[in-house]
Amino acid sequence: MENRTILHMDMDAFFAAVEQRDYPEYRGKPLIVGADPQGGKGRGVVSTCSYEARKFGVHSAMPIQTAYKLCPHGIYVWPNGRLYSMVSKRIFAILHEFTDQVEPLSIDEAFMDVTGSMRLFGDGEKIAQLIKERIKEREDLTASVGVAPTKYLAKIASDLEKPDGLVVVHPDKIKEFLNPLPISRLWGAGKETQKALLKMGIHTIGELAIYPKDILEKKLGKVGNHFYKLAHGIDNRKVESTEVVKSVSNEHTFFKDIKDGEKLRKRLAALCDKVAYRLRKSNLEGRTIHLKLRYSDFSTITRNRTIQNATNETDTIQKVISELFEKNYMDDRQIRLIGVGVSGFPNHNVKQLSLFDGQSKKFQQLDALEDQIKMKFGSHSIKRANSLGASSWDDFDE
Ligand code: TTP
Ligand code: MG
Repeated sequence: MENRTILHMDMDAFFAAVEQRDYPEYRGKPLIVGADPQGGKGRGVVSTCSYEARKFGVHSAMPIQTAYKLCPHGIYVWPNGRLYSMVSKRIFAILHEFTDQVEPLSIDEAFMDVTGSMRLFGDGEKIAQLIKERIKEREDLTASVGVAPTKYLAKIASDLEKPDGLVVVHPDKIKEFLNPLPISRLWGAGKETQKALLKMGIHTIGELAIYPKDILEKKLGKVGNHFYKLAHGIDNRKVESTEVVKSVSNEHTFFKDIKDGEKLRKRLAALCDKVAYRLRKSNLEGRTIHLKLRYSDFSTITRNRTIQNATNETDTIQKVISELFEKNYMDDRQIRLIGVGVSGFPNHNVKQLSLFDGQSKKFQQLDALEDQIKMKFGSHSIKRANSLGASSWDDFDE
């Protein structure tokens, strides 16, 4: 596998930190964000708490009554969800200033693949520093970041020196990093697995790594292989960015839900034709072809296939859609909506987006400029796809 540089960013005591930022009187104090403790009789749980409150043993998801027992003098506040989600959006916008490859995991946490951004911004550590600085400057909040060649390692790394941490795992120091860690750091190792490992005399990841794969499989079952891989730093999961894909799509909602396969096939063929025509009109060719099926209960599946060569040919799109359809269609379920989309346009297509033929030189320069702006400020900063009437696959809801 090629070398990747992956970052994991996680805000420190996120909800509590936002409260402490906005209310100076909460700073330096044990602050608990969550349900009202009502003098120890309250119901509900702790959302999160400041690091000052963690010293008393308070933590997320703890019943608020327990928190109150441990920390009766703490300051208790209700969560202000709308505020946190606004702050979260701005933080994610900062991450997008460095790459489009951002995979959000929760309101305050994300993976990023910065491999392609290093030429522009410096190595992973430098990018992590820049991210932390921008978050501090613009939001007056601290984040912890892990930098590593895999997601798993980056996630552990971001947690190791919280709060305000920055831990780098160099690709040639994976063993040194993993070996001393306790097995509680194994991703997916619940209480039972940990017990089983302790019984085998395994306390650290290094001790686990000594065992051959077949023995771990024998002792732990299916998950043996998973833990073997983790212990050796093997994790091939890619960062799955949720970046809205530029795509051309069309869909059809039936007046009455149907399960007649023939009618569905005909309608799909027509949709392929429409999408292909729009692609050709816009001089676009895409490699990824999507099928969407929504059933009468509104449950929806989307399936896609990426082909070797980008296309805008009706025939090719129909062929792929028909394969996807036959594989996923269940003739006993009523269908409410079907859709076809094409995305994955190679970069040279962007140049062809020009609406003004004969000015190609100027537009090549414009493309170059646009690419630069995207790299600097994130791909949300500039959009020309609208001029095509190309809708995004993700918003192609009813
Ligand atoms: P976390 O990142 O798990 O926690 P945190 O940011 O408060 O603290 P840490 O420094 O350890 O990262 O969760 C992010 C936010 O999500 C947290 O501030 C509040 C919310 N949350 C809940 O509401 N309930 C929960 O059980 C957890 C774990 C988090
Ligand atoms: Mg956090």
